[in-house]
Amino acid sequence: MGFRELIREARENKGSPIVLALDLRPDKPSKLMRKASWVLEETAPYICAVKLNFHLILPLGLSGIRPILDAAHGAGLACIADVKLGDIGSTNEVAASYFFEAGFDALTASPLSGWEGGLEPLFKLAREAGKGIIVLAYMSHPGASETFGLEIAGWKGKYQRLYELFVEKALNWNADGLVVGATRPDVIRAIRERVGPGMLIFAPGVGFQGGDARAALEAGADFLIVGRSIVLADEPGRVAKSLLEALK
Ligand code: NUP
Repeated sequence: MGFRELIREARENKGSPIVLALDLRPDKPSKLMRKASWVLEETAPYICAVKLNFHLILPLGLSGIRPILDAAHGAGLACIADVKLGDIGSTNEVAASYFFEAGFDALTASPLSGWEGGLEPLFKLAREAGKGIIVLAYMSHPGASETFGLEIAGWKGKYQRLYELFVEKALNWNADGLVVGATRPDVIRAIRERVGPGMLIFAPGVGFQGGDARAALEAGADFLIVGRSIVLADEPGRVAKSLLEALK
């Protein structure tokens, strides 16, 4: 089963579009491990996937996070490495092989390095391994407008936004999904219109960054990426549950 089917099935089974960003504040590895396991256990019934970032990958290492990925898979969750790969192809390929071997089902990539000698080897590896690639289309933070929102001269002198070019590339590359900030529902809507139902849209920025969960879903996002508002709460399970209930 490919990544798209895997995460869609997890969303169906769990009845939740929430991808938990397990972003813990810096601490000793043993404490991080305990806290990560506890947050995961508390929230697992209300989420469909877990996304790990440098917050855990750096202090725990790839072998250290293995029990977290195993627990997540055991709870029926998909696992995403949010590492935004964007180097030359040979480096992307080596990095991705470690992440995939560690047990991740998909990883995020930046479109900036382009195809030839950039993302091509990464996509090839992912296809062979049955893993997913999620491309940044328009990030959630304010400064993303300085780059992703740039007006550029496209083909035949027709102006377009840089993110529109990234979306065209991601379609050509047969990416599994796009990251589009929940903070920009109008952009989500425009991208959904362009890509149709086949491409997954992941929307981070709900809560702490000011994005509205319902607006993002109504605009066409398939998944909400939520981190600090759940993970840093005293009762993460209760917060995840009430967010999910508010969506229904
Ligand atoms: O555009 C993006 N915005 C964003 O916040 C792309 C991302 N991958 N993220 C990630 O989503 C970010 O690195 C963090 O892990 C998560 C959002 O967390 P929070 O703002 O809900 O705490």
